[in-house]
Amino acid sequence: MLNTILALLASAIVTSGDSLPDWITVDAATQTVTLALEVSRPAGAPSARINGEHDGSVQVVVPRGWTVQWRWKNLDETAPHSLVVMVEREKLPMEGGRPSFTNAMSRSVTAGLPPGGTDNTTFVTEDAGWYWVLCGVPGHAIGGEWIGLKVDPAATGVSVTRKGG
Ligand SMILES: [Cu+2]
Repeated sequence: MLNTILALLASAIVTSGDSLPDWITVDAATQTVTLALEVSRPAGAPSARINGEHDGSVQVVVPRGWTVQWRWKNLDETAPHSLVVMVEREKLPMEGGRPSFTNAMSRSVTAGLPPGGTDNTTFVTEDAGWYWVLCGVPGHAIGGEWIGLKVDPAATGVSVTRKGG
């Protein structure tokens, strides 16, 4: 019960568009959101992080039908990484699979791109729902290398929801 209340409270903390993190750029006129994503692994951290986020600590909320583009870079000098958008299910996958939206993936989803590797892609949020934006290299998403994406038909703009943990 307490967990449920805490989860409700956490999901209610939504920041408005004018206080988006600086890695999110919104062009309302073209209904496009650009995500500048950097993977790094802090010393001693159990997994790599995406812009310092991990285990869904941040969820990006995007209206349905908008265009998302990401400019992704692997700044972890120790391991390959990748990125793919997948529908949220009960359990995180051991490795990345088919993207939920056409082109919503980096190159080499399971092998990953080497340190210094970059990937740019563009996709349209065709279906409402909750998604993982996760690293597809085996074991990485389960280790915490993922953030959330919510495609919300009721949303009028882009926002972020922060979650505890
Ligand atoms: Cu990874």
